[in-house]
Amino acid sequence: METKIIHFMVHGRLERAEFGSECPAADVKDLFQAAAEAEPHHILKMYDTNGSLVNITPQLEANGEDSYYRLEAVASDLKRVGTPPELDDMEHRLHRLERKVIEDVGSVPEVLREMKTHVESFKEKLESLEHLSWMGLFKTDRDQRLADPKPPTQQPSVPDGREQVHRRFLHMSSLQVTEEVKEHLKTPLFDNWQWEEAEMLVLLQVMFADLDFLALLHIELDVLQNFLFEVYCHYNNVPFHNFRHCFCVTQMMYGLIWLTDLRSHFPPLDLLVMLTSALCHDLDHPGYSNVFQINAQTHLARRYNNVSPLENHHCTMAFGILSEPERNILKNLSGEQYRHIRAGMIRCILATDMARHNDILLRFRVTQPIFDFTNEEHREVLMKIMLKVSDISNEARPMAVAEPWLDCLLQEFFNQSDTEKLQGLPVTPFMDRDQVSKPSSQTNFIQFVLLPLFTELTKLFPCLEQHILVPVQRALDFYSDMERVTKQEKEQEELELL
Ligand code: 0WF
Ligand code: ZN
Repeated sequence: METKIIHFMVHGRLERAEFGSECPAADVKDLFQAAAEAEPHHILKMYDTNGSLVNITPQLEANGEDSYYRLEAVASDLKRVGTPPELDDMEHRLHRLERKVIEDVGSVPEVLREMKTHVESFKEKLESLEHLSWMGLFKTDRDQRLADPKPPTQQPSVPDGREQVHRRFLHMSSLQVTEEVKEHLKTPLFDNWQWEEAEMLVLLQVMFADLDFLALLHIELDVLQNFLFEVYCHYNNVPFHNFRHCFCVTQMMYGLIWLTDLRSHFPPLDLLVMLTSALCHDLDHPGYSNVFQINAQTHLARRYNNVSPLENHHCTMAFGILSEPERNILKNLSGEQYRHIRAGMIRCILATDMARHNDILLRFRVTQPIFDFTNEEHREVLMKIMLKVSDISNEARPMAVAEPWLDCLLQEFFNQSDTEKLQGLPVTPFMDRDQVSKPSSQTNFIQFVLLPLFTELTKLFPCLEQHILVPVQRALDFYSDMERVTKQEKEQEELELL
């Protein structure tokens, strides 16, 4: 029996398969299925060097290493999602009817042929819309339901939901993210609300890959996927400080790295510190602030002696996740590199405690006239500033993206002040539903926190002006107008009561 050698590329690896020409077809399919690590619902596609599809059969032509085939496992259920079962059912019934008509009459009447064509073209249309949904240009109803985080309590909180996210993440991670989405991902214009959890995990993987971390820092793909999934699992289902916030902060950090061309100033190790700190910076956030932790003397406040209890906890969680080799993205680094990353992440995550805001901003401000990228202290404070900016940057995003975030934040704040009232604890004034409104909380925050911080970073990177400063100024105008109108309406109501 003649043995064939087939060379093929799958998941970026050049593989080779051997089988006899009389090998059963099912065995040949199994062999490629295993090589592609495909699940039963995947469809295997083999392309030759011209990009033409070839049949995966024992008759597949042998080839050389330099004329390898390309093997892809395509998720058939992506298509099934867009094709409702009723449509499949109709197709089967039409097929049965066609066979019966041929048996009885001997030919297929025109009307039946037309119906078949209609069903086919309708199916194709649905499938093409599903494809657009992956590009982020269009969402089907189903995707909208899965992706729609409003209200945020709809996010999966049960292990079953997480398992589904895990499966979808691994399954989608072998598919290509379009160049258009990748480019968008590098800007503050990116709309997180369009994407469901599994898709955000894929996009986080894209960020690590596009910064070349896998190659430069020897991160194995499956370890990165395990790490990202564990990070996802350790965010809580709270209104604001949830996995979607983690995604947004990481995406903003990623955008800032590209927009400022930080790769030409910082070594990859420091860029990894920044992206990983962003990912981990709110791990296991309970939805109640440091002030609450300290006033209520929670276990976190006692464990960390009232010193940034939340941020210390987020760090501890991060290194807990990294403590298992199968999800430790730092495992192939030297001891010295690991210590560098650990110290950097702790510094950056602790810097997100807003109680340290003025101190850090002041330290950054004094470096401005003499900022030196080769000075370690300067680099360290810049890394902190970039994480701080990313953390509170919602208002730099388009209004349609930013405004729902403010609703989520106020929901979390109001929950806290309600609990404070119930427990007889001091009520944090800017969280009190009886004292604040959307415009009043934002105008002060933008004027006294965001603009001074963003202006300082823009001095070092003037190119950021259009990306973060201009939109925040616009948001200030928007909320100032809203505040004025609300005030006028209130005055009018009071006048009418007199
Ligand atoms: C609602 C407002 C606020 N607005 C935001 O856009 C934003 C982003 N992150 N955060 C934000 N807070 C906080 C989440 C946890 C830490 C930062 N808040 C801030 C508060 C009401 O008002 C002020 C105003 C000036 C100074 C300090 C707080
Ligand atoms: Zn945060």
